[in-house]
Amino acid sequence: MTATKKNYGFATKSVHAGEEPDFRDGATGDVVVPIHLATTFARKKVNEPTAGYEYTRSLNPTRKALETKLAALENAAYGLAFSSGLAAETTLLLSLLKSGDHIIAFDDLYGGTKRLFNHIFNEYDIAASFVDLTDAALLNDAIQPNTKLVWLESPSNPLLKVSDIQAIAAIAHAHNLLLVVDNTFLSPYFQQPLTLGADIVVHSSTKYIGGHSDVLGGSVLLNDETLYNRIQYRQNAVGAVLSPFDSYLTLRGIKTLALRMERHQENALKIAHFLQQHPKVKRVLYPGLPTHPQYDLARKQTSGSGGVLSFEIHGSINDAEQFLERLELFALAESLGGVESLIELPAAMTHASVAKEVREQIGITDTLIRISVGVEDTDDLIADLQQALA
Ligand code: P1T
Repeated sequence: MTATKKNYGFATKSVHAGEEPDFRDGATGDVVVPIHLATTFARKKVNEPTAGYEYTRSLNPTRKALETKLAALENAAYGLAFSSGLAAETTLLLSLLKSGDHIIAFDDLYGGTKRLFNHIFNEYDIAASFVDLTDAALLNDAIQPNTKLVWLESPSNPLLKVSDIQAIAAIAHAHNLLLVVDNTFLSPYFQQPLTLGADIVVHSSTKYIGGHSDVLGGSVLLNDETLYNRIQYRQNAVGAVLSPFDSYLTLRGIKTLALRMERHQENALKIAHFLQQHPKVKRVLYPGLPTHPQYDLARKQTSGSGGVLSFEIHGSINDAEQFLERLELFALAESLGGVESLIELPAAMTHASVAKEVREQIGITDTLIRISVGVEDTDDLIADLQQALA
């Protein structure tokens, strides 16, 4: 039995799944999957592609190794890798929806995902309603005869709101709706939504999965074979696939996912405690703090709280900008999930594409700051925050 199929633990699968050495005649037994750069694969007979490979957009051995590893980590039967998180989302939506359909989405989502719903799919007569699904019962009220899909992030970007995946899956399935969970913030190391009842998981693998801020990517993981075939057909037909080199970088990043997530979380909790007692800080949002409104739910459905936290400072947007520009170690940058600490102002950066009224209504104020805590020495990170807040 291969490492991919065996019931190994998470860290073992991170290293080995999808990457068993090849011992076939003439193969070299590489312990790392080679980067197969060929865009096309020669065959000896017209109707017999070599080992199933024809053209890299359709199937590539390095990408396939990554898809296999990702599926193993999310406890999924199938995985597909795309050129970005948004490419994964777009291909998935094109596979599941047609004109006239309706999506119920969580009210707090990455700004780019909202933009995709509101400004791209909306033009094809696919509407989205945004609902605060931290109250699962609100899903019932939002369902329309043409609703097909429920889409959520838990914890959400940037407010770190946690939704009850099991309860939402039960309501969704009672109405024949599919539940998609964007698991980018926790990675499969801390949360496995398919095990909690979700139908499909999506990732921006640009974040924790890649882990080093040097590779853009997205993925879709699921168990249903018919749906997988539909999505795979569109992965090839639309063509937003992950390149062989980017697949390799992502495979390389995943091998330390368990180690990194532990350290991200340890640092994030210490920083959350530091910020919580600071007089210039109004509130701290982190699911690992007992003050978080869904702390008990987070303990129940996840095995950890990850490395992203948000906090609000007293004062104006100018005070927030001054604080951010004074930091020396934190990079003032969008994105998250890399080994280096990043900090940003969602209202002006990652969520600038969300209308100001909507931002204010859901709590993305002008002084809300989001941190992606890296794996540096915590004392250095806290000292930097301390001097910039002072
Ligand atoms: O950037 P891309 O790989 O296309 O992934 C989009 C995406 C999807 N889902 C979530 C939860 C995300 O956070 C993102 C990207 N987010 C940022 C760039 C950010 O700074 O929040």
